[in-house]
This record gives sequence, structure tokens and C-alpha cells, in this order.
Amino acid sequence: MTTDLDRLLLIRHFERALLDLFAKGELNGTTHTCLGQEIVPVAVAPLLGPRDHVFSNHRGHGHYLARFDDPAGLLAEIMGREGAVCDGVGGSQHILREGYLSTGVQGESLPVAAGAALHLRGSGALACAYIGDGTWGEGAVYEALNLAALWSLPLLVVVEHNGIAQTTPTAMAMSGNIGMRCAAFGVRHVALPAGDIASIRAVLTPLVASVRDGSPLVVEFSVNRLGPHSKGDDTRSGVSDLWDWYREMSDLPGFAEADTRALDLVESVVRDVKARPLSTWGQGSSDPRLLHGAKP
Ligand SMILES: Cc1ncc(C[n+]2csc(CCOP(=O)(O)OP(=O)(O)O)c2C)c(N)n1
Repeated sequence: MTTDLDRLLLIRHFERALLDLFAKGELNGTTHTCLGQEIVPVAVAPLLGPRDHVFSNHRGHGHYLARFDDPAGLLAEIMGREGAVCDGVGGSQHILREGYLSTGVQGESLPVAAGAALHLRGSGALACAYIGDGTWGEGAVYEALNLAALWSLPLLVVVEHNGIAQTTPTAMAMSGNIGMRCAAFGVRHVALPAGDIASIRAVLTPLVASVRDGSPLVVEFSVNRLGPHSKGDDTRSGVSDLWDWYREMSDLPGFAEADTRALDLVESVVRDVKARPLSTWGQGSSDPRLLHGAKP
């Protein structure tokens, strides 16, 4: 059985492996790790069902790994190897899978999620979009919130508020706050620390049930981004202090065994995927999800 701790540590070691592969020149493109933010998707994922649609962003590996038990498919996607989730077309930021879509374009997902929520309205399923605090600078976010409230859409917006957008501290870019902005549209807002998973779920379970009935909700988590924005672009000082908080995890019961399990798993996934041939993208994929007009 996979526990919450197993999932947290899988995400953590997966992300570290990516940074390591980049440092060795074995990955192309870019990547944005969610180190320090893993608790959010791990806490939220079990509240979502198979008919729900998840919309992720540029920092989405944790969102994917919390929803699907598929580190090899994701790494193959990022490395463009056989067995990739969507044939290596999307890479780190643009993943398409049944009920799951991510985009590297800030703010793009929310109107799309609102559209999916409109489609799902009345079915008991919902659309869940993960966005960062910096993405509240995109106007499309407000158009989506407006329609979500007006049309009673089953839309759940999960905000990972890490206080920084690339290199810009949130306080330099955001007037007011997220709660006030939600209130302007009559959208419910709840702020939670990204701490104890059981407490998060206890608060969110009834709220998510009401989202399914057409009452949109924004959940704002306070998190620490422990890594750089992408690979080496961290302009902050004092980030190492944040790692102290991260090390507190190691006091959790069963940590040492779970940590070894996750590390072993990630190491074997890296070995396996690196040995695979390149994906077939460019040689004519027959994957129907990639055909024009196909529905995810
Ligand atoms: C429309 C658009 N503008 C700019 C970028 C470049 N960019 C990528 S991530 C990012 C910052 C995002 O900040 P936030 O939403 O807070 O998420 P975080 O990276 O902190 O998780 C920026 C400016 C982009 N991807 N899309």
C-alpha cells in the first residue's frame, strides 16, 4: 500500500533526480521542481475521483505523481523516451492524460478548467486547477472566477502560495490579497497551512463535496519553494533555513524506511528510462490522444 509519506518522498526524490540529471547534462529543456510544496498535491489527490479533471501548471510533477502511480511514464516524457505519457511531445510542462492536462502558460489553465467544469456541471465531477500566487497577475484568472461564480461551476482552484514568482516576491506584485479578490466575485476562499495532511483533508472533504454541487472554491496553501525557480535561478538568500523545516519531516514515524524505498524506486526508474530508446514522436504517432480534435 502506498502511504502519503511514500508519495511525498517519491516526489521529493523524483525532483532531486531531475536536478541531478540536468546537472549532468542528461536532460534538455527546463524543469520546475515542487520541492517543499509536495504536501499540497499529496493531500488533495485522494479527495479527487477518476471522473474529475485536473489542470496543472509549469510546476506540475507533484500534481501528476500524486494522481497517477507512474514515475516512469513521467520521466520518459521529460526525457523523450519510449513509454512517455504523451509520446515525449509535452516534456516537463505539457502533459496530457485521461482527466489531466498541464500547461506552462501561466493563467491559461483556469479558463480551460472553467470550461471543463461547465461541461461537468451536474455530473458530480469537478475540475481542479493548481496555480501559483504569481499567476494572480493574469487577467484570465478573473474571467474564470467570474464565470465560475455566475454559472455555479464545480471548480476547485488550489493555490500554492510560495511568496515568489520566478524572482519577484509576491508583495512587490500583488495589491490586496487572494482572499479579497475571491470575495469580489463571491467565490469561497479558504487559507490553509501546508502542514498536517489529515487536518487538511478534514477541512477540505466537506468543502470539496460542495464544489461538486456547483459552489466554486479557492483553497490557498502557504508553502515554501525550496528549490530554484527552474534549475539554477534562485536569487533569494536564506533559502537554506527553509530546509530546516523540510528536515523536520524526518521525525515522522517510518521515515527512514520510506525514504530508502522512495530513493530505490526513483533510482531504478532513472536506470530503466535512461536505457530506453527515444520516443517515437516525429516518426508518426498513432496515439489517438494526440490526434487533432481528440478529447482527453
Ligand atoms: C503567460 C506567462 N508569462 C510568463 C511566464 C514565465 N513564468 C513561468 S513560471 C513564472 C512564475 C510563476 O509564479 P507562480 O504562479 O507564483 O508559480 P510558482 O512558479 O511560484 O510555482 C513565470 C513568470 C509564463 N510561463 N507564462
